[in-house]
Amino acid sequence: MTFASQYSCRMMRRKKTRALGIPRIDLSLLPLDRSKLSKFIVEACEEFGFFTVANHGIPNHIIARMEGEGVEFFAKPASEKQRAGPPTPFGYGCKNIGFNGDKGELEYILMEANPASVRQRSNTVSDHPKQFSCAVNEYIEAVRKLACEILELAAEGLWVPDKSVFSKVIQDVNSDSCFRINHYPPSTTTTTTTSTSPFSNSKSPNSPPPRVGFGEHSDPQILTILRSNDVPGLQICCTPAKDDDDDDDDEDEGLWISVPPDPSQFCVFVGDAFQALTNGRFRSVRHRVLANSAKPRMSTIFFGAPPLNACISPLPHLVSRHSPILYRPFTWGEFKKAVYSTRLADHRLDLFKCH
Ligand code: GA4
Repeated sequence: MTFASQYSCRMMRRKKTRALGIPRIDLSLLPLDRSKLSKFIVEACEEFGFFTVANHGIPNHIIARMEGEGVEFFAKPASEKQRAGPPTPFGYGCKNIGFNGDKGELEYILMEANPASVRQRSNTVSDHPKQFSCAVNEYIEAVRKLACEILELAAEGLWVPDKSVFSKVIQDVNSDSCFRINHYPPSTTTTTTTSTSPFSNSKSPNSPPPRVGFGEHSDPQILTILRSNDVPGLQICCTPAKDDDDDDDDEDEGLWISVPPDPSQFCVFVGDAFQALTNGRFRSVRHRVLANSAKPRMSTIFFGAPPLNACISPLPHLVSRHSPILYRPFTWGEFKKAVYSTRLADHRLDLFKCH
């Protein structure tokens, strides 16, 4: 029996019959099929909190320049890279993630996603800071635009009266958005995590435990836009949707699904703030990166966030007698404090639940 059929049997047993398959949005269908696309985006955000985007329209030269700068930085000797660290939380980091003891098999640069901060940061990151900051700023501008397009389509699909309700906060001059470049060095002992099946919960008795590049977590922001090179490792966790008539009380453990790498596409993740804004209708996706490949993996990630003083409260349009308010209103600054006082795998949004 294949993993896929094991999974669907489990689903049937639990009277949950969600179809499997990672949703893929083709943006070349815009503007012809705008309403179809917005509906599909809403469905993907509800069921997976994740989808991939093809034909996004971001020019190749912008992506290639960004990738070139990343490759050049991580190829430097450790002592030179450390000049850009330690991460507080911004800067160069190696293995340490956050401030509470989380570790991963990676190195990274984390920076604020606004042009002035990028310019300042590039002085410690690169020997040609102007070239570096131009490449990064151009890339951030392009992915922020893509994020806004997706957020507007999502608002339309939710029938929210103001279609810029989400996009305007990540475009605000004070937006707290950030940008990271992750580098997962190659593994010397390769284990196959993505070999024949994308479904990887089942462990073969002889396989060594997977090397965790970046541990399980959900992103705190509104929307994340990730692009990687052609090296696998990213996995998303799929948890079956709860049915009203579900009498199965046991905790639904998730199933880890490997996302095949595709440098021509972007991966889009729903973050915790988006889950709160939509009153739980969208789910922030738990994900992780395994670092078992013989080739180095590099990813560039834009996290679209509101300004620190912005209030995150469920859209009135999405609150009703049948969908009572799930989270108390909070500012993004308040949420960030919770983010940095918790461990990577913690469910931070639970701290803001109403009941
Ligand atoms: C996960 C998403 C983003 O990469 C990030 C991460 C942040 C960090 O690396 O500094 C955090 C992590 C992320 C969530 C919990 C805290 C904060 C590490 C950590 C243990 C930049 C973010 O915003 O939250």
